[in-house]
Amino acid sequence: MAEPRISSIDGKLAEEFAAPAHVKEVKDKMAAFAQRHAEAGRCVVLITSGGTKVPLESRTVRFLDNFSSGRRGASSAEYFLDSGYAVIFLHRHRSLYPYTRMFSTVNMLDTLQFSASDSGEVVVNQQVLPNIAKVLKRYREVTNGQLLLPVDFSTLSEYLHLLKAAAQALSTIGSKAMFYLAAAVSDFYIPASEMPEHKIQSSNGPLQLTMNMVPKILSPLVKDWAPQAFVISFKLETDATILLEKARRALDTYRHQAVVANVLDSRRGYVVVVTPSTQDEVVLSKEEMKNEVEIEERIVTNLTAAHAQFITQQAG
Ligand code: 9Z3
Repeated sequence: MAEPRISSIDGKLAEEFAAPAHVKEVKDKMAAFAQRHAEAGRCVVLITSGGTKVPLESRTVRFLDNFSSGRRGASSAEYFLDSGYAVIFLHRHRSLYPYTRMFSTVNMLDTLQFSASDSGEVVVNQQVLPNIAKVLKRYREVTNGQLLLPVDFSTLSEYLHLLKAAAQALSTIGSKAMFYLAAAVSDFYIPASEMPEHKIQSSNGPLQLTMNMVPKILSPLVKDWAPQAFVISFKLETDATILLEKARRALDTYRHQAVVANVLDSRRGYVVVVTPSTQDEVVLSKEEMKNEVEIEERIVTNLTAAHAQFITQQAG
């Protein structure tokens, strides 16, 4: 068997980004999860979600963050589960989470009340938690079926190492694996060797930072770590005029299967799914937005169909 390729990014990852202590344990868990579900005939999607945090000091007081609520990833996870996928949810610690996302702004104590019996028993006030019974039922089905494996990260280093581990763990199930890379990942970081240990002092005057470019992890993921998988990246811009060109450039560079392109302000109602040969606009009407239809449902329908076709082609 051919030796796995070692890319220069592997070296950089090892040297400049501290690996989390539990990476091996998590990798084994993800590999066992993928294997079990593939044997049961299921596809497995690895969803990344939320923003990465980049520390400015090694004993971190300050950090740079990427914007993302985690809603795209969390709601997509639910639609993938509804489509029969098993889901590894690699998410920013405390960002929105499947099912609980619907109640994330509710104060927990406001959802509870003493029962009428005066026994001190506490019950849920269903008026404050609309649909709770329905959501709880689905959540229990998913957890009892062990269909959702959550893994969390906070820093960019954790994210990079855990994504690499996930890619290698899922490589054993070949084209049944999908990567849905919706996390908002920093393009810049300060290497460990150049990071001050202690809190940067404001008494030293204005702060000037030089940050390095984060290695493009998509490249070894597609080429080396999970070469048979179906890979989707997300492209976020604030300027709509450059969005599609950037999405096409990403496809040309990394040679993966699709880019979901979106603009920050319109991301809840409009995205474009770009593949080497197609360009599908996914749009919600005003009426659909009002009725709380979620665009992730349409994105997932589009991509699961493309994934099924991809699996058939790979097998043929
Ligand atoms: C996205 O574009 C996601 O759709 C959002 C979702 C982060 C906009 P929310 O979590 O928002 O629902 O609030 N993710 C990818 C963002 C990104 O940083 N992409 C990079 C790029 O565009 C790397 S592929 O260059």
